[in-house]
Amino acid sequence: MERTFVMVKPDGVQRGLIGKILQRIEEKGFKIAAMKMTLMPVEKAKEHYAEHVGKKFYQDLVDFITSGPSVSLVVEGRGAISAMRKLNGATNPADAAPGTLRGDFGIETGRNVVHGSDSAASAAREIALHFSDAEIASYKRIDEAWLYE
Ligand code: DAT
Ligand code: MG
Repeated sequence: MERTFVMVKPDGVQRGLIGKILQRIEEKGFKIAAMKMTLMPVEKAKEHYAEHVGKKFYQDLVDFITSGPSVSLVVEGRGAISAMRKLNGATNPADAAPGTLRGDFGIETGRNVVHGSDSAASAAREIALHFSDAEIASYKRIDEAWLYE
């Protein structure tokens, strides 16, 4: 089953939104395959956001993502990569549709509450960056027979 890397960013943790965000992921039918809270080391944050090196917001982004604890997740399910992007909503919460996490919980781009991998290649890279194989659980949810045809 497809896996993607999702993160509740430090703003989501500080604002007490971990539970609501996890609830939306679980209610959708996706499986939490791995989860941990960490204060992301600067070196890891730089690697995570390597594609943005040189952009004007890069330093602020690294500072923000390492400014407090975040919750890292591996989310699993059919079509999970693209579906989590949709559930997260547009990068700028001002453009994110109501009903999405960023649309419902955010106001500005630099405080957009959640992260989700943008492709299969990014998902593989980000999962390997943040989790060891031993930290990722393979199990069946009892409702899978009712989620998948
Ligand atoms: P996404 O998180 O939707 O994949 P991205 O990969 O383009 O978006 O950017 C990573 C993060 O960087 C994004 O969640 C918030 C921040 N960011 C992006 N563009 C920005 C901008 N123009 N100003 C400030 N922060 C920005
Ligand atoms: Mg991105």
